[in-house]
Amino acid sequence: MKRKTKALPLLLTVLFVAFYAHCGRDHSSAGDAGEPQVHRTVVMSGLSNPWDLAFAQDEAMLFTEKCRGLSVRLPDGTVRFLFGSAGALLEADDFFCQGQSGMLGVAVDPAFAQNRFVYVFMASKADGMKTNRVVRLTLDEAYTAVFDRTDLIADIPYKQSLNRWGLAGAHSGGRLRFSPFDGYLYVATGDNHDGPLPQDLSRLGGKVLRVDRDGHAAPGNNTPAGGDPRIFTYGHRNVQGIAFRPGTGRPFACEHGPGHNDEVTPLVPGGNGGWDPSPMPGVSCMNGYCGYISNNPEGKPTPMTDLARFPNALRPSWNNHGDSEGMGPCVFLEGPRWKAWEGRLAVGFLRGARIELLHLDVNDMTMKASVIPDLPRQRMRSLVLGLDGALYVAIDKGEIWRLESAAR
Ligand SMILES: [Ca+2]
Repeated sequence: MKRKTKALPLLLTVLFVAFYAHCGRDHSSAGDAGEPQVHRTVVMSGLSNPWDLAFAQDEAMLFTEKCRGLSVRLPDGTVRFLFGSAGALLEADDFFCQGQSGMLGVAVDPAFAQNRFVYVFMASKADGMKTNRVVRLTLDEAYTAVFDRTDLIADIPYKQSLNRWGLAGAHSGGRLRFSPFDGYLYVATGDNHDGPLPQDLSRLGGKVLRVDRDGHAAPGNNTPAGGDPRIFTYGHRNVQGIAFRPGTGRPFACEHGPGHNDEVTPLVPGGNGGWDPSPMPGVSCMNGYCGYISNNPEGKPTPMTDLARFPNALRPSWNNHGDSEGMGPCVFLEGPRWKAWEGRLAVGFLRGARIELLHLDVNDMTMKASVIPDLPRQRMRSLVLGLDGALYVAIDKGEIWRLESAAR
């Protein structure tokens, strides 16, 4: 009996402490509900397949339309057609669009205020040869003239013709981003439905390239011996997004998968993403591309990261197991206005028609993913943080949105 009466106060104390600990958790999760409320405004509409956008330091917004070219929207709302098809301030006779290709990525030089350099990723048929190119342009102070076109990288492979797997121009990659950490330009490319391309270190498809503002290989790429020194990582399928993690500067690639999943991958210099759709000995795949059907005897799908064949391949941080939904752009949310979402990786989807937010651990692996709620279901083509801290989204059907966060 005595022991029981002594145990009762102890039990009550334990319950009391547990109760308040529980209340504390509730309270702090209400604080987490510092999850922002998102206000959406349509900044532009009526565009033709907007593909990417970038902000200059004066808040001018440069944007591409796949089959038209590069334009700018000035802070006062004035829009000028800068570069590309007929009617641009600088026309490009070699520019064309076909399938997934055309005028894709755009980036503004970190020293734009001084050098006025802007970069685009475009399909070109110069010299009778279809390629993807990274082209540098110079803009005047008032955005009324474009000059000094310089083709920095002219040998990014292009899918020349229709085959069993899709249209010409498929899997071109196309995103351009300067790292705010190292100042170099990262260029995302695709595998062109060309089986051997991603693991071929002499060609630039199925890669992430890292170059300086003149298109030369950046130091520290750690390209495997004999490889093209502009290659930063290889063994990719179709990289559509590049983002740099705040605090560490680690680059992340976001890429389209082949039907069974898309992938987000933290990159290291010289890394192999582990994608190899080339036919294995004794296996025949239509058009020499085994990216959709098996190239192994067990009949398993070709893995986005083949750890059996490439045990040191870059480990993905996240994949959407079981489906490929056209993972496209990605960007880290920065700034206290994003509240609980600050530091999360926003990943846009085309067919999936949503934006996922990935919550990463210190090792860059995804702990949990959630969706930005209450957005219209649209194909998300580009995600960029504005100078105002808002998230700008290019929508395939022709709009640019501004998503602003405010605490609930
Ligand atoms: Ca991979």
